[in-house]
Amino acid sequence: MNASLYLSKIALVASLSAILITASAADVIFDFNTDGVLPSSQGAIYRGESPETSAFSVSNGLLHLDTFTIFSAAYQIPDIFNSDWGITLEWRARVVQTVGPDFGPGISLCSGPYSWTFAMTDTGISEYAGYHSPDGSGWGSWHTAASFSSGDFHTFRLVIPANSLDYNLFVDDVLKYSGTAATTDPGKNLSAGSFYWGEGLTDSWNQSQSEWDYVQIQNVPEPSTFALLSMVGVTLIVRRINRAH
Ligand SMILES: [Ca+2]
Repeated sequence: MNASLYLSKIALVASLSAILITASAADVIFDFNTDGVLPSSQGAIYRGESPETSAFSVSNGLLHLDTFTIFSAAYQIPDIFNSDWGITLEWRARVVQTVGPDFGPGISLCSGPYSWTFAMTDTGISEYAGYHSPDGSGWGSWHTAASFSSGDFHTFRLVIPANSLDYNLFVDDVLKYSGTAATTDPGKNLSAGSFYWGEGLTDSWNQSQSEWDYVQIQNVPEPSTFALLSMVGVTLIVRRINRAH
């Protein structure tokens, strides 16, 4: 083997190893769990008609949201959703009170014309099932994804595989619902690639009090890609070792 070919193979193994290391762990790409500061101090953009501090406050490790006297108050994390990777969104929260059984604060992940949107209600969590009016004059529809006592804290985990519209929703580590992304309401101007959480971004979020312990988003490598990279990387490393002996 001549010197330049030898060096290029070393470089190939090194770069594949680097990819392997990068791909082997999920990356936390957003993490709100710090007491004493609002999410706007941690990269979230506040969206609301009233000032941020009229809706949100932080104390005792919790983010408090109160929209009983205002219409909308939410946070946007732009350009966070790359559908080439899987995504896991986990949050721990409880609904203190809402104005009606079908309303409550929620979260939404957006990718292109699709969204994964959920509202926490007095009786559980609802999935936004899509916007059915092509001319933009209709309303989206909702249905129950899981029922439980929402006055208590629950840990919610939304798992969307890479390049997929499907999702699994876990509540307290138990798979409660499997579904598919909705078509995004064109009237709501939700930005592709963004994550939203709070009140008032979709039609059914409206006037509630809630408490949020944390919100965390992880990019998760696609298992098949990871397996392929592992196989290629190990093969090259083994060949390299064999040639060295
Ligand atoms: Ca917390």
